[in-house]
Amino acid sequence: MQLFYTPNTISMSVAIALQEAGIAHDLTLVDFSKSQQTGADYLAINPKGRVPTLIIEGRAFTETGALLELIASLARLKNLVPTDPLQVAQMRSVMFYLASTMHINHAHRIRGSRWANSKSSFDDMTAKVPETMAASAQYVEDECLTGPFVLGDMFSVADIYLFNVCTWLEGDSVSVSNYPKITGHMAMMETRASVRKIRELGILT
Ligand SMILES: N[C@@H](CCC(=O)N[C@@H](CS)C(=O)NCC(=O)O)C(=O)O
Repeated sequence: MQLFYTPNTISMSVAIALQEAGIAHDLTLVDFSKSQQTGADYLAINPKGRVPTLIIEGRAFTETGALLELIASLARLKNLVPTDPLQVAQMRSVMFYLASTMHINHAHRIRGSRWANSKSSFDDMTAKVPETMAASAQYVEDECLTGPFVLGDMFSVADIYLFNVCTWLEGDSVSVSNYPKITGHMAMMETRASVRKIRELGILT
């Protein structure tokens, strides 16, 4: 298995999940400072020009939520996803929110060119990010953390996803200390061997 990643991006989630699952893998850096994500070599692997990409048996798989569930399936004994369908739906509901709303809010800070062409539009999008990320953080605080984990007492891949996205809050001018449950969740995640390992590897800095 081979993970294409860039430090501090959503690809961190996959790196953490692979550690949680105990799955051996190789890591390949996609260097955004050299625009490698849009270089011909990488586009041949992932035409979306984004990280993460996970190569398994010669096939490239993408989309963080799908990769997290794939890893959980491959490491069934680690119980990284629930078996109860209602709990599965709850887990996915949080993950889909993170993917479709909170990650997109964050992307407006420096990726405005995906949606507009004028500098004034980019500036406007960037200026809005502290507000939209704060609203997302409040939603997570109020609705997504029902216990120490997203699923109450059960750790799941949704916790990995949530942690990853919350590591962006301070950089988006949202103070994590305003959200006690998120603060506790992030502190708990930092104690896990998986997160300690990705810090050691420089995937989270
Ligand atoms: N929906 C994708 C989004 C992946 C994505 O947007 N990754 C960002 C890093 S957080 C990226 O590769 N950006 C590179 C670029 O926009 O050039 C997923 O969840 O995996």
